[in-house]
Amino acid sequence: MPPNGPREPYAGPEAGPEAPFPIKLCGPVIKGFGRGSKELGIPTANIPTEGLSTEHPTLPSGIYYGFVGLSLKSCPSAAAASTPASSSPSTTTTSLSSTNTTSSSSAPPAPPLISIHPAVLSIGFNPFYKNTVRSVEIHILHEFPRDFYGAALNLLILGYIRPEYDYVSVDALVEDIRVDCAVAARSLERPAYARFRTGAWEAWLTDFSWMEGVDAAEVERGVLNQ
Ligand code: ADP
Ligand code: RBF
Ligand code: MG
Repeated sequence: MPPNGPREPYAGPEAGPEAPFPIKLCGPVIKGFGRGSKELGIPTANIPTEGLSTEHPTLPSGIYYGFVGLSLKSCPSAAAASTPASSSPSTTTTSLSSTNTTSSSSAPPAPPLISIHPAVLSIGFNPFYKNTVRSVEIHILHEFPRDFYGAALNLLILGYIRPEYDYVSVDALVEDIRVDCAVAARSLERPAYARFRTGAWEAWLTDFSWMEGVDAAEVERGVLNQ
């Protein structure tokens, strides 16, 4: 069970990430446990645990924060809703490949094909649900107009928030996740963290060349989630 009392507003040192951070992970967005996290307002994009197991086998389970680079190019539903690059400036997110349409219709603007967002994530066995396999599930701090299964995701983990806990109810779990979101957003706004979405790190966050070696059919079947 979680400890009683108020939560700390920030996580990680003010001066910036300390070892073992930053940690890089990447993978296609795959189907998760299908528990309806979306209905609770906290959808989590799951990625395969392979990179974690091979490159960071000793990273403790827990709740972390960082930045996500997302490419909708390999995501049939999302990419189809976007039109080829136009001259319109992008919305609030980083857009290397702007896809806003010039249409005057009232339809919501298509999301940029490539974007960077703050994120909060859970690595582990979800003790509340007693999972038997480890998962990496990422709640991106941004509202998306539709699902993006199959999208390519780069994750830069910059800090640790807390261990995973069991809870007395799903409401108590969701309440703590809401606090995690606020802690992550606040922590990432600090200059020593915000700089990780720029320069060479931005280049890494928006490099999806690894996706060329990924078999789309395997992503669809979910066989990468082992
Ligand atoms: P699953 O059990 O398949 O992971 P979820 O209920 O956790 O299902 O929903 C996750 C899916 O929701 C993601 O794979 C993604 O396509 C979509 N999604 C929409 N908005 C977000 C968001 N802000 N963060 C993460 N995923 C999101
Ligand atoms: N699951 C747990 O069992 N215990 C946790 O402490 C926990 N913390 C989470 C924190 C965040 C930021 C996120 C995104 C997920 C967390 N989860 C945790 C996973 C959660 O149970 C899962 O996303 C469910 O599917 C939500 O309904
Ligand atoms: Mg999920």
